Parts: sequence; structure tokens; C-alpha cells
Amino acid sequence: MKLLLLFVFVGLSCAQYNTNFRAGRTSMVHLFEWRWVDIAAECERYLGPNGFGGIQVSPPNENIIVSNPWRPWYERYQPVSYKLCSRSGTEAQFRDMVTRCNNVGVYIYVDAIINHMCGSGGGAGTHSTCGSYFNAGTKEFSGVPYSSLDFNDNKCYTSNGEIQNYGDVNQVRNCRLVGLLDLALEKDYVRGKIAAFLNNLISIGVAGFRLDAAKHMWPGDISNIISRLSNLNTQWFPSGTRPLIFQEVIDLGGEAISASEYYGNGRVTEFKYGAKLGNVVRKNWGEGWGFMPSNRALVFVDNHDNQRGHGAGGASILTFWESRLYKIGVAFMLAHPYGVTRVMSSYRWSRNFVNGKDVNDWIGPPSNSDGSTKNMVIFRNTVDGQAFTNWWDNGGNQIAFGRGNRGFIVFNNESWNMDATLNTGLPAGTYCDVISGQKEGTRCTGVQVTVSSTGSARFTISSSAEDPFIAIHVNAKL
Ligand code: QV4
Ligand code: CA
Repeated sequence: MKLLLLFVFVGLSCAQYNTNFRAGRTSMVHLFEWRWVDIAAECERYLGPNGFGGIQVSPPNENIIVSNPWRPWYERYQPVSYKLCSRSGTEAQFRDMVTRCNNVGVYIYVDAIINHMCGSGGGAGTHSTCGSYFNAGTKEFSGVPYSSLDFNDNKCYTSNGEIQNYGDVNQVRNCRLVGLLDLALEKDYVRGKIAAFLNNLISIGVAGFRLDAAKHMWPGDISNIISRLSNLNTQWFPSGTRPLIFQEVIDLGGEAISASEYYGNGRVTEFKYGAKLGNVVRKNWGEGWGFMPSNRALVFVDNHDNQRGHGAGGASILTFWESRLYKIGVAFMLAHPYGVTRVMSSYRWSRNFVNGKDVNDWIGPPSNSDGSTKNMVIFRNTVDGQAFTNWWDNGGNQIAFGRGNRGFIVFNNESWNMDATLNTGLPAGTYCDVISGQKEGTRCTGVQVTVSSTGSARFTISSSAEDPFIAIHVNAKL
């Protein structure tokens, strides 16, 4: 009996940290600014068959229409109500996407903007994606509804109502982040409206949430809102399943608020990961990593902010603009056991640097996808739970490591060709490299690697290869 109770508690306490991915799946992809109809098709055609566990989608709820004169991507971070219409599509399209993706085992994680509504300079009218009336000046949002009583200005003591000093916890949480009208999350009414919004998404079949701007919310307020959330929809999830929560807290050290304050609520975005990994791939080796515990972290090489100079990370962040290094970074992340992994699918825009800053960082979709990582997602699924083993390096920028006896990956990030015989830990046989090709039936469309009876194999990688790495795993054994 005691044992049974213990299990129940352990189960409950881990709940909001679980991705709820279908068995054998390990990674999500961020489909930034994708439309719901395209995502539904992508689930059936590509993401389901290629072993993706889930998708982070752009905010689905009503937002302000910003004319700049063209509409920027970031208008979606300025809510006007919790109705489900946006540039990605209608509520009907959203429901259809969730159903079709869930049916092929690819679950939907919503980017939830609950710290604030639109910017204080947003004006008044119905320039919003579902046409709801709002007035940013009087803080009236009729689509919810919220009134001026539901905002925080009475608790913010800076001269202009804005966050001015990230060293002051009260400012960071009670004042306006870049002018965005800050919700009073201690109010029962506001908590209720937000919980109803998230519960509506859960009832549609959504599996969890990214909580935007979590640093700007008190951990206790978030905890209260989470306690109001329903279990996931039993059409797809076992009864009693809790939504995954991952909170956006940028903690690179040196601020008053630390990521660990949020561990009790769920996972936290680990921004150090992309920054340090970028340094590693750029050959700035040897820094201490100092990450949060693996079972509290959600990790990524880049995100929608820092791939265009917003948010955290700075110059070391790898993005698709440097495709060769980027692919090394994404492959390394997916091969390494740490954290829950999220890959990025965004769109290209034309950059225009003025005094070192891209003045086109606001440009919105439409998009072209770039997806060079499908086989590495299958690699991660195949080696899930296996130890980090058989590390090798040449003392420089040729490295290799294994995952138990299920997978092995080798990188040549030197300016000379690599030719090395390494201990892979894999069973003897011929394996198909899943980077240069893949196993199709009984043949291999890429490079073949022969593992001897002692587990060793010879790897040759040209320094001029666009993809200077080789990955083999037991499900790609010929
Ligand atoms: C402007 C002025 C302000 C002024 C305000 C007055 O710059 O000084 O106070 O008007 O109204 C946009 C504009 C910004 C504008 C603001 C309000 O860029 O210039 O302020 O709107 O009109 C995204 C973008 C922001 C954008 C915001 C809302 O990155 O540029 O602001 O959407 O559209 C910190 C936080 C972290 C945050 C990160 C970027 O701790 O939480 O900064 N990351 C998340 C999201 C991010 C999003 C937000 C938070 C806000 O990942 O995409 O910001 O929801 O590190
Ligand atoms: Ca706040």
C-alpha cells in the first residue's frame, strides 16, 4: 500500500515535465509562423513517418494587427483576446490540424502569451485578427473581456511603467515588458480567463504549453494557473495525463531572477545550451557548461527570437544562415542525451545590416521550410535512454561519441580530411550513414560503414563536405 502511494506521488510530481510524446519519440520541432492547414499536411506526410514527437506552434489566439507598413511576425506576441483566429488560420483549421496531427502521433504544443496583452501604443479599434474591439489606451479588451482593473500598473513603480532594471524582481514581474500591457495574474478573474483559454486548447487535443515571458510572471501565479488546468483529452492520451509545461525564462546568469525558481512549475527553456553549443561548434572549446538538470530542461540550437537578434544568446548562436555549422549543431544536439530537444523550422528573410544590427528583423512570413534533420530525429528516438559512451576526439575538432550499443556519431570540424578507426560500441555489421543517405529496404543510399566484431569501424570524412559528419544506428543496419 505504502509502495503504491509512493508511486502515485512520484507519478503526479513528474507530470508537467513529461512531453507525453508517443512511445519511441523524443523531439519536437518549432513550426514558426506556419499555417494550420500546412502543419496538418506536414504531420501526415513527413513528421509522423519521420518520428517527430511534437510541434511548437505559433500563438493561435487573436492578436493586434500591426502595420509597419507590413505586418511583422511579432504582432502575434500582442494578444487581443483568446479567440482562436490568427494569420495561421481559423479555429476550424486549428481543430482539424490538432486532430490530424494527434492521429499520426505528432502532438501540438501551444505558445501561450499570458503575461500581457498588446502594447500600450496599440491604439483603439478592431484592427485585430478576429475583429474584436479593444482600446490599448483605456486597457479595454472586449473579446475577453478585460478592463483596466485587470492590469498591473498600480504595482509598478518605475517612472514610465516599463521594466528599467532587470536586477529588480518587482519591476521585471509587475512592470511592462517593452510597453506590453501587463496582466494582474494574482487576480482570480484573470487567472480564470487564462485557465479557460488553456483548457479550451486542451479540450481540442493540445498536449502542452510554452509559457511566453515566464520570467515576467511570479512563479506562484503560474503555479495557480497550472493547478486549474484539465487533464489531456482522453481521445488521444491516457486518463490523468497532465499537460507539458515549458517556461520561457532566459537565464544566462547575472540577473536577479533565476531559472530554478520555475522548476516547480515545469520545464524551462535552457538558453545557455544554444549559446555554449554555438561556441563549441565555432571551436571556442573548453568553457564550463553549467546547465540546469537534464530532466528540467528544454533545449534548442536557436529560437525565433535569437535567430534574428531578439532575446538571448548573442553572436555565438548558430542559425540556418550558416548552414554547415548549423547542421553540425543540430546533429550534435539530437545525438547528445541532454534535455528535451526542439529543432527549428522558420523562414528566410532578406537581412539588412545597419551599424551591425539587422533592421529587417521584424519581417513576417510566408515561409519556406528547411528541414535537414529528419534522420537525426530518428537517431535520437533509436538511442533514447542509452548512455553517452565511447567519447573520442583528436585533441581538436574531430569528435565522436556513442549512445550505448545503439548509435554512434562522428564529426570532422577541422580544415583537413579525417581518417580514423574508432570504437563504436555497436554490434558487428554494415551500417548505413543516415546523414549522406538512408536505409531503404535492404540498400543504403549513402555512405556505408562496416563495424568489426570488436565494435571498431573506419571513418573517412572530407573537410570540404557540406555535412561533415556521419551517424549510424542499429535501425539503419543493413
Ligand atoms: C515599443 C518600444 C518600447 C516602448 C513601447 C511602447 O520599443 O520601448 O515601451 O513601444 O508601446 C514589439 C516591438 C517593440 C515595441 C513593442 C510594443 O519590437 O519595439 O515596443 O512591440 O509595441 C516579441 C519581440 C518584441 C516585440 C514583442 C511584442 O521580440 O520585439 O515588441 O514580441 O510584439 C526578454 C524577455 C523574454 C522575451 C525576449 C524577447 O524576458 O520574455 O525579451 N521573449 C518572449 C518572446 C518574444 C516576444 C515576447 C517575449 C513578448 O519569445 O518573441 O517579444 O511576448 O528577454
Ligand atoms: Ca508581468
